[in-house]
Amino acid sequence: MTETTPLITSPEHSVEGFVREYLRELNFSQGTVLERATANDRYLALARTVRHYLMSRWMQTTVDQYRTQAKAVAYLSAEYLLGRQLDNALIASDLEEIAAEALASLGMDLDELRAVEVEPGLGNGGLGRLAACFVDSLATMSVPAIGYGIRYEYGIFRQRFVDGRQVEEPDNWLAGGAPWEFAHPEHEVAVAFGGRTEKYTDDDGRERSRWLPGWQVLGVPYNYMVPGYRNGRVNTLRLWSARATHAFDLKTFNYGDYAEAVRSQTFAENISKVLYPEDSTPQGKELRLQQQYFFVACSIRDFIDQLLRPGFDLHDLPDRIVFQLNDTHPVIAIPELMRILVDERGFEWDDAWQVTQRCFAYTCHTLLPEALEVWPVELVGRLLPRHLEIIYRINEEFLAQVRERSGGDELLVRRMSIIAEHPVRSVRMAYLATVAGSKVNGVAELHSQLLRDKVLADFAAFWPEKFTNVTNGVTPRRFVKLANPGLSGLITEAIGDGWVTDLDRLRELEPFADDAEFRRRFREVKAGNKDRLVSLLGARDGIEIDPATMLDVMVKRLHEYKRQLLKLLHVVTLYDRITSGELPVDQVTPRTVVFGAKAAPGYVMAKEIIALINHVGAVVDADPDVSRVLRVAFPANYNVTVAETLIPAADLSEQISLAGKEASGTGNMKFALNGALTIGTDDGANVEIRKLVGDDNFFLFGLTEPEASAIAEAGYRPAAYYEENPSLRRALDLVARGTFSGGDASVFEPIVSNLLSEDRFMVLADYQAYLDAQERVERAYADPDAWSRSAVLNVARSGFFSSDRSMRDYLDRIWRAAPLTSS
Ligand code: T68
Repeated sequence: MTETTPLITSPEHSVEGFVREYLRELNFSQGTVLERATANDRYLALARTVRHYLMSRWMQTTVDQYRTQAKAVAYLSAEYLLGRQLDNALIASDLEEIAAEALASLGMDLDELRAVEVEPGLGNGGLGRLAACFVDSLATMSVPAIGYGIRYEYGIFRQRFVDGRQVEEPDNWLAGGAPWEFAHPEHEVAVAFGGRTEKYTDDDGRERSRWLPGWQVLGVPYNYMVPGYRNGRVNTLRLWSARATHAFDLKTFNYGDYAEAVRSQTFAENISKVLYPEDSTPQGKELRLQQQYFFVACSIRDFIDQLLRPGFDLHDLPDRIVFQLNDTHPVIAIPELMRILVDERGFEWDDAWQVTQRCFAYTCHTLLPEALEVWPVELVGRLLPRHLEIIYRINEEFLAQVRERSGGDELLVRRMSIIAEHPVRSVRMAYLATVAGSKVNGVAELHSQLLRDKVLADFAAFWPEKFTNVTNGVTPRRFVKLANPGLSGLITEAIGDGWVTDLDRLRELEPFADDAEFRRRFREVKAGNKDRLVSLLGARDGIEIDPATMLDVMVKRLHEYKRQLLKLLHVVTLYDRITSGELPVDQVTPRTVVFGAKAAPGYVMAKEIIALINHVGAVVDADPDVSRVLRVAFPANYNVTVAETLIPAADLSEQISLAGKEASGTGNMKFALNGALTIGTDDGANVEIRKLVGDDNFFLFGLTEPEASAIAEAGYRPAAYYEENPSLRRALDLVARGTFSGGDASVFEPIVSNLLSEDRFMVLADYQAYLDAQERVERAYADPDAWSRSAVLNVARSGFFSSDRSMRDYLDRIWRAAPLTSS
């Protein structure tokens, strides 16, 4: 890239300018005229028009980053749960009003066209959405950064319900055209797999190893714009798509097994075919490791070849880049960089190790031991034989250090080894990342503490300074400004619009919590948001909800530890009390309980829980007495787009995981920022939310982490809670007797017996505390004015949860990089 490339200028920032550009797109790119254009044509032309406004900033940002060669952040993530692009591009470029007017002058409605876009669902849940928030913040803060990932042809499955049971359908998100991506086949990268290694002596007489791969695939980069919020910056998200090689490099293949290579080529393009749902079946495992290596190999190669100046001395790499590992999925990047430095660039091992350690940092997103990724040695050896050798050597040198510092404590050595011996010899990816990374962080205070004290305790004792915390955050652009225009307008009227990029300023709202007129308007906004939700659920799902009821919302992946079952037991208990006459209908706070959740297709229990929620919902809705005050709504296919309408409408946010299991949660932050009150356990970022918003404005319940651990240690017996608590017994008996399954007791038997015999996440232990907390919720809700005061305070005190703050923390504590100051 030359430094004098003339840059195109943006189209005119006016209604007329927009109309001109739009019609040109419709005619010249879309090849149609307004009268004949389909909704998709109109949307595509709109997307491309908006794109034009961002183009010169994008090019300028790219040129600046190359020119300054400032230290950059490369975020390596197997998932980006982006949400719709048009909406975000419009607010980032301040084109919303212009576009709406321009389209109206042509007889179109902006909102209708927005709704045409199928969101890129390239992630499962919190981890993928976090990556999307982070790249948004980095762009908004003018940090030189690039997001690397995989361009899955099929994103997270589309969920439907058939007889209340989840059915998965492929998410063909690219079918309608992909106006936000730019393919660059000219920058394709080759990625090798398989084969074997051989020893040789180099020209200096040193023993070396080299990799003779068996087959290869090509990675084609697709660039996506990541517009900063009105700051003239547009960063890049680069997602890799796998292609079969055009022709075989016979020289490479002569070493390997040619027949195997040919067969493998056929499968090359499977690599970026589909996003893996977490907890997927073992059959998919090999492909998943292929995906991981594929995208990090492409990304590192790309960074070195495209973003560094020619002749750059890789000894200085840590001054130019930090690779942030979003969980263990990209951790194979560590031996890959070692391989490049040692095998391809002739580095001494120790020098390569110095460089590599300084280039990587690792974020852990879990506390569940079974979620810590391990790869069988056999598989790594077959797919990446040279990487396995490198991992062995890293481990050998690391364990020598452990031996030395521990005086030969072999138990400790075994515990800390990157290679696990049981049940099968495997590579522990979290350990590899911890050993190699310069920093390891958890995603909320409690999580980071538990990482240090439990999950990675031996490592934290070894390298205390390596461990740090960065509490997650969410982007206020998408989750407040865009999702909640009513509230945004109200805030801006009160304190100006600086909060959009400086969320701490929400503090200035605090005095307004005591202003009756402000609270009235706040309630008006909430009511308007509920109306929006009513329209959405009516049109999208044929679900009718009453906006005059308390909206009680639990949306997140379906997982036992998140305890959707606890919420459901509350619903069943209300149903039981109303139908038995114990609770007169006129004493019940009318509520609509909304669930949104996808279950991993192979996670049987999670799918049963979905079925139970739907079946309970159907029975509740069919009962004329109960449904006057209690409804269950479970719209299928919860995604970012639905979240944007649902969260701003919520009154109550359900964050009820067993303490010590939810690493952070980010939905909890989105709800608080939109003025819902939380009912929650002392878990993940709930702890920090409660501290900030105050105990009076948060409904805390349940076991603490130390309490839960102590009970587990002493031997947890869930049946004891069932035996001693009549209300719980009645609720569970209703399920067990088949009340929600047409009288067939066998249908939900596995759920009931699991709760009674194992209940790993202590649903029964927390049941009574949860019910009591819900009664506190009802009492508080009965005073709308006091409730809205608390809600306003939740907004005012949640500015900490901006992902801009998270990025500042990463910059200070981990990356040691800085924003670009001028262009
Ligand atoms: C989530 N993790 C944490 N994982 O559960 C949540 N896992 O507490 C936290 O707020 C969030 O990360 C962001 O830090 C996930 O979402 C996955 O989705 C996942 C995907 C593939 C494999 C394993």
